[in-house]
Amino acid sequence: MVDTRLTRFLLPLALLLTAVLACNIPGIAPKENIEATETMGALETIVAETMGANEGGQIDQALESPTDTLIPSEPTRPAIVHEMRPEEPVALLSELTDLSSQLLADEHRAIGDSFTLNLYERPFTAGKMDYIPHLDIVYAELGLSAPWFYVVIHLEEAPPPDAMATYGVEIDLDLDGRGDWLIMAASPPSSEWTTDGVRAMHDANDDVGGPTPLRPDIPNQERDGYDDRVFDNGLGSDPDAAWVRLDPAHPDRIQLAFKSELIDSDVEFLWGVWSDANVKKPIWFDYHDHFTIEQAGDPAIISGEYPLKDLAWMDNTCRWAFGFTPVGYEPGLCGSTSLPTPEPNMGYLVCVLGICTCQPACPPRAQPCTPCELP
Ligand SMILES: [Ca+2]
Ligand SMILES: [Ca+2]
Ligand SMILES: [Ca+2]
Ligand SMILES: [Ca+2]
Repeated sequence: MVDTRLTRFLLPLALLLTAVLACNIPGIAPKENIEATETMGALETIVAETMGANEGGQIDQALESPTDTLIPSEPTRPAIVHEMRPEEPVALLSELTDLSSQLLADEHRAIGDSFTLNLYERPFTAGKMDYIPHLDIVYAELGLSAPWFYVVIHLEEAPPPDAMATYGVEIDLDLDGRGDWLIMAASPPSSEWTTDGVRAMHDANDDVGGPTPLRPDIPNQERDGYDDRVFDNGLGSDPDAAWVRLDPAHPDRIQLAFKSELIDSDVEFLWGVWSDANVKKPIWFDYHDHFTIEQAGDPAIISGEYPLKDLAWMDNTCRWAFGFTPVGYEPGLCGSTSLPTPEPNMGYLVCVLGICTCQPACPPRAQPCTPCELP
């Protein structure tokens, strides 16, 4: 299924214009004919791009360059009229923490990353493992103030103006460990709310996570991850559906807003956040079902797969509950928010879906954090 909702919205528009223009209304001046043809060409381009956008992994290319590729240049871009926009994020009642890698930056390594658990701590370049503080998530908040959900992502440092980063939130509506929505935005240029660079992706056929959610599966190109681009730069059935800005008071915080209607007004779900300045391929989710550990690399210096390779320049978090009190066994759920320092050669047993591995740190997902001897 490819961009069904957006296509449903754009195709009738293009067909309607085709019909109108094909009428060859008597008296229409040649100049107007040319303009009409240009308008149709522009619409056809948008429809074609929209329909084909998921088939060649073009999503990342667009998100990488929000100032050119992502926003069609005039006159191909129809004027988007916004009826409402978000305000100040409030009611941020659901929150989670993530490890900071800053203290280990000089050592070009990270702890708390688990490829096995789809829990990444990789705000580093590939190969050299140079630390990128504006990709390092340390905290996140989410709240509902109807009609808006607000998400605030706290970073170690503000993104530079030319950052190629994207930031966003992943939502699991039915608590099965498979994300259902991924709302990602290009690094915002200012503290003004904008829909530019914002995309909302839906997994229409429920194959995010492959056969086993939150555990690595053998790569299979037939899976299409987040396949349905419901909102894109203000294009979609609701031009006001999703927004981004920098926090006006804290430039190291990214604020996202999206309408609850976008996710079918569901108000009980698991959520976690992402930064990604390199891979940016929603159709590849979950990334540990697309890459092998050998391809992805590992930021733990004790690992045989050190350093980071194809899966670098990014960070994500465990998931936390919105709208309900978790019992503790929800897939991907954050555990303790305190991060104890392990003894030498000791780590913490991290269990997900009944499978336990000994990790060098107790990530916030693990509960409880039972000590174990590192391999
Ligand atoms: Ca982090
Ligand atoms: Ca799900
Ligand atoms: Ca999987
Ligand atoms: Ca899918």
